[in-house]
Amino acid sequence: MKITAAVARETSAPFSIETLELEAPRAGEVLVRIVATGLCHTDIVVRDQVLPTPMPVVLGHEGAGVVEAVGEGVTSLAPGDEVVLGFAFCGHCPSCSDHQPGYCTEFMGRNFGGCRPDGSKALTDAAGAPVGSHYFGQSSFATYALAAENNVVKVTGAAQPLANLGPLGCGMMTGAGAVFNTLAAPAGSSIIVTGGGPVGLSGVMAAAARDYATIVLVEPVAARRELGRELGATHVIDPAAGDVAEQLRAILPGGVDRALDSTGIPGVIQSLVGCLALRGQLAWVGVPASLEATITLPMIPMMAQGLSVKGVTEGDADPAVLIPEMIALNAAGKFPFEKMIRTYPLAEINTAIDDQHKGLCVKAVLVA
Ligand code: CXF
Ligand code: ZN
Repeated sequence: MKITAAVARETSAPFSIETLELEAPRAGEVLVRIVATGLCHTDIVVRDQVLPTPMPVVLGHEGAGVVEAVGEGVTSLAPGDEVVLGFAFCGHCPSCSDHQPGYCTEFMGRNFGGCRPDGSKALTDAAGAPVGSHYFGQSSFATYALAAENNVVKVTGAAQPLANLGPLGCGMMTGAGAVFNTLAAPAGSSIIVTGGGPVGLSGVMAAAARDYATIVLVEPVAARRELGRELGATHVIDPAAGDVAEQLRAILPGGVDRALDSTGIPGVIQSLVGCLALRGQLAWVGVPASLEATITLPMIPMMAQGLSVKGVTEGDADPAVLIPEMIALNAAGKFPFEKMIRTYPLAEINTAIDDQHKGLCVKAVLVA
């Protein structure tokens, strides 16, 4: 079938809107009419080839839409189902069997390979040349996408419009999952979150939903600090106003129980170590600007204080569990993620990227 898609053809260049040919779903696949797709920082990192998915390719990995057709053997979904598309995983390796698909042994190939696990591509361009598909098991910067049965989560009946739900499949799951699954502190705890983008703010909302007593957001943009307060931050820090650890200890002299970094900036992550209370835990979810990015940790203080530091993919989450949980929290007024969203037509993807860089929007969602 003919579809419209935003194609990444050259490193760091604008996406081009093209008509492509998409194959019919194969066995185990689902054809989804995409209603909208969130724009995630990882899409930009791949467009810039820091993570080298072969080009040309259709990116997009926060799709939401309606099942149009199912391939042979698909039993859990039917045409008409409303769905959110998550990341791809094999479903049978040790991590997948342990409900930790973010650490699937085939994660990199299935999500960044730009093809099916067997190497085939489902898209061709107007000249008949192949175009990469199945990025994150979906390639959803498009009007239609093919996904596998296991990376599609049914959301029929959600109170939010379907167009708002796509970012639950990555960015929001990453921030919320890091708080719910990784850091998992009891009610009354304290947390510092660095970065007030969609991932960090999802962490703020998750901490508020779990009744943390002190939620400190560190963010240089005033409007984002303000939104952070609206979403549950009890305190905000402007990193330009002075040393972050000093500002944190003015709020919490004994240090903070948990720290979540969504910036991926090595110096920011290191500064969080100095914010932690005894037995404090730090997790980072932000993708750094370079594959070689490194942090340095102070060994003796970390031993003496019993500190933990952990890198996290996709919020240590099982999408089939966390996506419905976020929808239920939202319906109960406890995870108001729609406040972060600004929609753009898919054809205006390059404007949406510019706006996100300039801080003019928090979460851009592209309506197909
Ligand atoms: C990515 C981040 C980099 C590691 C793989 C998963 N998450 C999606 O944006
Ligand atoms: Zn993402």
